[in-house]
Amino acid sequence: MTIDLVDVNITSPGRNFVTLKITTSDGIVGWGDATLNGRELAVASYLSDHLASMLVGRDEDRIEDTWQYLYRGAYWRRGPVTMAAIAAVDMALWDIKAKKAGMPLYQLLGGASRDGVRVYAHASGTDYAALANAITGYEELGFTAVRVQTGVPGLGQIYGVSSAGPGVRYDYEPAKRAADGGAAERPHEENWDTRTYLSHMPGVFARIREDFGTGLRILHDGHHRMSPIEAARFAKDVEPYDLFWLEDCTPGEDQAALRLVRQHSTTPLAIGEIFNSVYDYQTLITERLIDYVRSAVTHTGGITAMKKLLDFAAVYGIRSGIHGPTDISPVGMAAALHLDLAIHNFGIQEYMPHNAETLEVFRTSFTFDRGFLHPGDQPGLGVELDEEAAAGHAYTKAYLPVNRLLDGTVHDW
Ligand code: KDG
Ligand code: MG
Repeated sequence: MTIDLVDVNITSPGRNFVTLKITTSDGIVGWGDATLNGRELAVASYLSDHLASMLVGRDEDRIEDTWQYLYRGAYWRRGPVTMAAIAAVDMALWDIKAKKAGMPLYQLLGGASRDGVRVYAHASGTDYAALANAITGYEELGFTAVRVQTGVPGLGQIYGVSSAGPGVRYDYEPAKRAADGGAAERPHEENWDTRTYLSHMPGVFARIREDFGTGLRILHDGHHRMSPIEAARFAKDVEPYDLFWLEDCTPGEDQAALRLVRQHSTTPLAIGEIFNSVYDYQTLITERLIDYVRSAVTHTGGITAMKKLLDFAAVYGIRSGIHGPTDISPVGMAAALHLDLAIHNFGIQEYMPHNAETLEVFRTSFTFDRGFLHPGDQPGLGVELDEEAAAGHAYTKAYLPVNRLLDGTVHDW
């Protein structure tokens, strides 16, 4: 059989998603996530204006060949737009193959290596009381791992911190529409000061350990804002609080920066959500500069590429920590969960649950039970887009913030 139809769906049930639909000549439908937060239409155009016509008539079973055809055939390699587009095609073809086999995708990837996928939640608060309240809420739901982000005195809204107040858990969404809910014409801006952050944060981890004990897995995201030597100091300072990982402590382009952090600290390191290829990790993996691979299946060329990346990491004792924020659609999340369940070197999975509107548009079959997710046993990825429901949510331009130092200099966000 062959690929008959290629459609790109753009919907915005509270936030924007780009989803690829591939239909085979015998009517089997596969779904792929192509969402690139704040740059959605570029990927949608890459798919509909460039890849769609190349895909029609191809044998849907030739997944590796199609991947290479799109990757090498472009001549221009890598980059988030290209790799998100290829990822969507790849996911959709794996969805089709697993549906044809009548199996959940994880069975085609080698079967389950574990009973469920340990996930971490996002706990945040503008101050310690709000953060502690959020952590307590997650513990009550059965989570054994939480990422903690908190306000830094004097800085206002910063990355990863919900301003909605205690009791609200699943609400941090950094890509913002305009204040009236319409299209944003430009990013909003936030402020940053690394010195204040470096002196504030270790005390927060100390209080969490005091209040929540040693069992809780604590993760933290530096979101690329520290210089190599600042990150080295921070990673060393927080050693007594036994972080599960420190994520993205330095800017993503500079793999060698993590050599300096490693020289000074045993805090486990994770990086990769803005990477899009195994080549972004070559130094990091071969020199064992990281402990966890943070790529998203959606931004790294799909299941085919992610499986190879994680197998490469496994040789060096490095584990997975697949990116799973709300800007990864439920289709991309399902792809991650099938991989998580199947691979041997699984570490942890990020889980920011989607809002109710999103879950009316994407019908999922994954299940959450006391801190663990399971992708479910429906054939394929186990997620279907309800196109009628999706049509009720028009695309609304939204942007991630731009960050500035207190003197106005643009900084990493
Ligand atoms: O779109 C940007 C988000 O995906 C990113 O800010 C989330 O850092 C993130 C994380 O660790 O989930
Ligand atoms: Mg992150």
